[in-house]
Amino acid sequence: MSTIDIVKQFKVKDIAKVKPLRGGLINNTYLVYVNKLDTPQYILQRINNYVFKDVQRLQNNISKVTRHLRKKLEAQGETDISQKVLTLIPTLNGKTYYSDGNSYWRMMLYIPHADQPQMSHDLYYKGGVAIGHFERMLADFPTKLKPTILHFHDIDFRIREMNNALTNAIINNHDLNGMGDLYEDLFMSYKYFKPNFDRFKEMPLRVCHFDTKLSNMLFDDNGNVLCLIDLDTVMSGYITSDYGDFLRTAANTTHENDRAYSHVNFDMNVFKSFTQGYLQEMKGTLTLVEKELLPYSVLLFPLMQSVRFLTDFMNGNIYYHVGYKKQNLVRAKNQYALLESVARNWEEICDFTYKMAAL
Ligand code: GN1
Ligand code: MG
Repeated sequence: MSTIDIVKQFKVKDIAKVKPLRGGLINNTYLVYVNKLDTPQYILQRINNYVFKDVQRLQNNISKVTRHLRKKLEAQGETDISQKVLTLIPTLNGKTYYSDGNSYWRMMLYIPHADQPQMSHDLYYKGGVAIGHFERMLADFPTKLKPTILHFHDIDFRIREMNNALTNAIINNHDLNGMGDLYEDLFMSYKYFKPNFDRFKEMPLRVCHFDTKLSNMLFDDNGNVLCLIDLDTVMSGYITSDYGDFLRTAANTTHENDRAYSHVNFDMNVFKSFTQGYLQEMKGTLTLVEKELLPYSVLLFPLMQSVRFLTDFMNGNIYYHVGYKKQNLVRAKNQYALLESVARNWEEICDFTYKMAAL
């Protein structure tokens, strides 16, 4: 089926064209144009069914969460609600997704937005506010949301996966050249921090985003955040996931594909601006143990992402899209360098967080 034919399965009229949009390691995204308008009106997405095994559950979560957010925004007297929360477009049969027999598809309203503003303290501060605000609006979400990816941010599970990948790679004679000591380093780091990571289960479960990064935020012309997008991973979990994963990408002084590992550093100014914004929103909501464990998530995410990239490298790149064979190994080393930089800044990270959280 062509993408135009797929779009015709949804309640939309006068479709003119469908154009692929690049970016994202997981789903395929398209812009949908109607009539003669030159701005897109809808987004079409093919949901990666290898990553998201239960599409029904995923779409259910998104639809419940966006409904809750919409009600909150209405109660706050917000205008332009369709710009501040995602709107799912139903299929002709009133479902939240369409299956063509091979793939699963969904459509949403396109939210007109400006480009991401220049990097600045203000930008990271606003990013922190946006994530805090999202979590705060969902703090009274009435039910527990089931996971869309099992064990998604479970470091014990990710380590087991890494160990299995190594065993299989050896049995199947995969080319593991270039790994150096990375596997051992990751395993030792995990062992060292494990007592702290084990404490995460003391935190309450809350509805979280689970893929917090600037590229999952839409901005208006004044550089303010309109809304968070990419809600595939929205589920119940620990707030440390949203806080720690944002810093993993935002505070890296380079991008995760950079093979010049000496360029990787944890930017303390980004960290401070983001933490200030986040805690401004969430300080009154977080429990003591959540505040106490926030800094450990700053360590956890580079470590876990390095483990995940290395696992995929050893598995022969079955999860993350790659442009060349060793790209996942490069990403894994990049994230390990970030972990080392976080560790160098550890005391200041704790001091600042605890001061801002008024602990
Ligand atoms: C994936 O595709 P993207 O960039 O939204 C991954 C995240 C990783 C990230 C690493 C569902 O997210 O967990 O942190 O790549 N998402 C999933 O770049 O596995
Ligand atoms: Mg994502």
